[in-house]
Amino acid sequence: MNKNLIQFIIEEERHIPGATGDFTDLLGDITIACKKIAHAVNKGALIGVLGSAGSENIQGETQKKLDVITNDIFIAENEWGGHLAAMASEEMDEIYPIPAKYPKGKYLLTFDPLDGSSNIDVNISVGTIFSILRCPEGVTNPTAADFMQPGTKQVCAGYALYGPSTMLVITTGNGVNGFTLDNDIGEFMLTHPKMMIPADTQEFAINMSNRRYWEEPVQRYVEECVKGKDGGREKNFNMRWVASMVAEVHRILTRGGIFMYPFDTKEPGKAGKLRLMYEANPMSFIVEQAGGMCSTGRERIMELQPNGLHQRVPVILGSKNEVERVVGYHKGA
Ligand code: AHM
Ligand code: MG
Repeated sequence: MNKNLIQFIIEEERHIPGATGDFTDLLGDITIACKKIAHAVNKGALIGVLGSAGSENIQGETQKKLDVITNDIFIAENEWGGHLAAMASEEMDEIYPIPAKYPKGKYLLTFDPLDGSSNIDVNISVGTIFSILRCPEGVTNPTAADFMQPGTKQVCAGYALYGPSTMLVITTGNGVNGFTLDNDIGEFMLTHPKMMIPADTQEFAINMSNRRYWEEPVQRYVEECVKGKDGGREKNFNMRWVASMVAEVHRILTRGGIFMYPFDTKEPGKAGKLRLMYEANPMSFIVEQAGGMCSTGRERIMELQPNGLHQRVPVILGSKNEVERVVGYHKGA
């Protein structure tokens, strides 16, 4: 019989000397948040949650009703348990310290409660992304500075994908495992153990409408993919663009591929579109643990020293041999 997520985590934790069960409980709370979000996303128009909230987040993006609702769900499910010292979210300008009425814990949580939210109203897959860091030793009232830890320091990263089925995919640094929500019993069951990304691929994902803003190495790589066997590559390529990073990464974990939201000059001052702390770092942890590679084109994403909660980074991730090729083109440029 398949294990459920909590059983899986408890059994993993038994191998960690000195583990207190705190982390398992935190993951349990995150899991409940994801189930509640899955429910709200699934009900959609039936419960009046589609459309714009009429507000903007710190990045100047219009918030959807579900951006706000899912952010509230994530906070409510994770603030009371005593496992966290603070949280940070795509949808909140500043960090969210755990209110004084609750006990404080040793972890920090960053999240994007509903990634790909431009897809909500058109009923295409969206997801939640999260990353767990340790609160620095001796800090009981963390500030944003305490979150500024490189991705290599992550204790756990995961995403929930709200697609035809709801899935939760996580890593604690010991491989990547995928769980499918069995709605009949309300549990995430282990259905995709030890997910691995094939090193080679014939599928690339990039928003082609930004082509004129890319740097030369990305122009060259995509041009070669498009030309395939007629342009010097040994194979032809197919292309996908869901505009939901979670769906994109999940496809890559399932059958390989390369995903790029690279540096571009579309909006001067922005280094890319995706955010380091709650999009690029957690996805990098997952992809690297599955044998893939993640880079800005110039540096390994997880080694970047963050300088802001909402910092943006170029992202090139997926099948190792293709990402290495793009990185190689950057070195040569
Ligand atoms: P969001 O967090 O506001 O939803 O933005 C992130 C999303 C990613 O999921 C996706 O890869 C990208 O934005 C799509 O951007 P674009 O609409 O420019 O293609
Ligand atoms: Mg996002």
